[in-house]
Amino acid sequence: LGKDQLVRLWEIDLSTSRVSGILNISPEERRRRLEVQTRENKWHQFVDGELILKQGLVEKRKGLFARRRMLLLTTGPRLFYVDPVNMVLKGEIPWSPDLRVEAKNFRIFLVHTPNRTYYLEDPEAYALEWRRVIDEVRIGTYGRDTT
Ligand code: 4IP
Repeated sequence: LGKDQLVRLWEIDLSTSRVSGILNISPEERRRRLEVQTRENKWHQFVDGELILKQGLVEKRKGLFARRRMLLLTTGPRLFYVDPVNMVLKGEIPWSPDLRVEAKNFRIFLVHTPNRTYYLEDPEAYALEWRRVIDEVRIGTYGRDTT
């Protein structure tokens, strides 16, 4: 193999291990994390027994107004959003291989689904992180070749 081919293989290795990383949890590890989540995470009650992979407060805009919601990305994959004041599950962004995240800037990110685009804003400016993790989960779940 030439140097370029080796570099290419190494890059593929890296990208697959990174992609499988977040979802590649052994059964024991999953059980342990679920145990801790059940005990310590007040959002656990909303996620249907799934493991929370990322959570954070966002402003979800619909029409004129934005509502503050706790966004919960879990195994499944699922994306739940909860009213953090009344502690009520308000809904779920439907997952599919077509789900795409578009980051407008550090704060604003759009989640495109076949029937609706969700307008979300992360006041702590982790929009790129949301995009990265959701992409990782999508690719880890459905593979890379879904366009
Ligand atoms: C509501 O606006 C909230 O944004 C809801 O979000 C949203 O539902 C409603 O859209 C929208 O009308 P007001 O609170 O100003 O009435 P949430 O459910 O997070 O409270 P979803 O969940 O669908 O975004 P409709 O069209 O779904 O009713």
